[in-house]
Amino acid sequence: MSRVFSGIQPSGTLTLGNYLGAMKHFVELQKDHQCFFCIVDQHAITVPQNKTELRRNIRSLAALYLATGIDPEKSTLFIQSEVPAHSQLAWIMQCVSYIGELERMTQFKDKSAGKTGVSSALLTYPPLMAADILLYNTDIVPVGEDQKQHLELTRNLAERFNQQYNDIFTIPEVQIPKVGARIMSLQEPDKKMSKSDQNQKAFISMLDDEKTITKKIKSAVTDSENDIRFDRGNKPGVSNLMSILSLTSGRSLESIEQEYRGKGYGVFKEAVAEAVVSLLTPIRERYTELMESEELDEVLDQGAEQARKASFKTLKKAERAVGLGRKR
Ligand code: ATP
Ligand code: LTN
Repeated sequence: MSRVFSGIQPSGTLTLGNYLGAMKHFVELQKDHQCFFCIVDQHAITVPQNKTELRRNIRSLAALYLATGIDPEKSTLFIQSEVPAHSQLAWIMQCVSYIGELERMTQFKDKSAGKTGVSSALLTYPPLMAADILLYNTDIVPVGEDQKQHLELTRNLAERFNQQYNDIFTIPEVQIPKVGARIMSLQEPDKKMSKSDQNQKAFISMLDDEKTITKKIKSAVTDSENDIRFDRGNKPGVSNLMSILSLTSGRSLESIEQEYRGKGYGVFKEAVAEAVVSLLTPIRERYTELMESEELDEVLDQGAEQARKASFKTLKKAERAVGLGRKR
């Protein structure tokens, strides 16, 4: 059975973009793959975090994974910092990374631009991400469009290591959804929807209630025409809402175009809001139950144990290949 690995940062409440671009696919993949899903808290601290909030976000993300349908009987769900092999292999991966290639990463450029006191870990974030993936002999990494560059670097680093030392890493394939890989901001539809956006109206949080979701969608930026047509270049706002409706209702873009032709943005936005509300309401209800239960800690304890076992072997092989320690 092929192996899947993916991670999400506990850097705030997940958005509809995280769900449609990543999580939704995790749930499908666990049916016929061996899956590892990680709460990458060590990645989150590459930018300043408040300790109380971070702890809350870690639990909340774990509950969301389960509420959306990650089944601990099928998948391993765990917290990165509870599995030491991640940071241990990350050090080795840093040693095979070049500063120049790390400086070219768009995420590094975006997150460091105009800032003083940028942590060096923001630069060395990709070798940690490579370690996450490579430890589990991963074949497939499902992510949104924005992570494509990091995945290419992961493949390069793995190939470089295999060539320089020993052929021990599986070279992972990236899997990016055809629709929904980049859900855009509701306020600036040329920017991706991001959970760390200062403007609350720009994103739909997975825990927003019905009233909030409806309000945010109704105030989403569209354009001065009134026709519902998929055209990312000229109508980014409407196209984004159409993708959201298509992914949340399972209908094709063509059938949406046909149904709402001539009906105006008001009616169309109501339909989008309704579809998002019916997707998120059961998830939110299950989430609330989980946050109050002991199940969450049991799942995370068991996940950490499984991940520690699975990752240890690869770490030891890598250390041996490099010549660390005493064992040959
Ligand atoms: P931040 O917005 O705080 O920088 P993020 O949401 O980009 O964080 P993660 O939470 O780690 O970062 O992302 C988890 C997954 O969600 C990744 O696979 C990422 O590609 C995907 N993702 C993030 N934003 C979107 C989006 N707007 N559309 C589709 N997929 C997304
Ligand atoms: N860099 C990713 C989060 C991430 C990840 C991973 C994704 C960390 N490690 C391993 C897939 C596989 C992000 O910012 N979205």
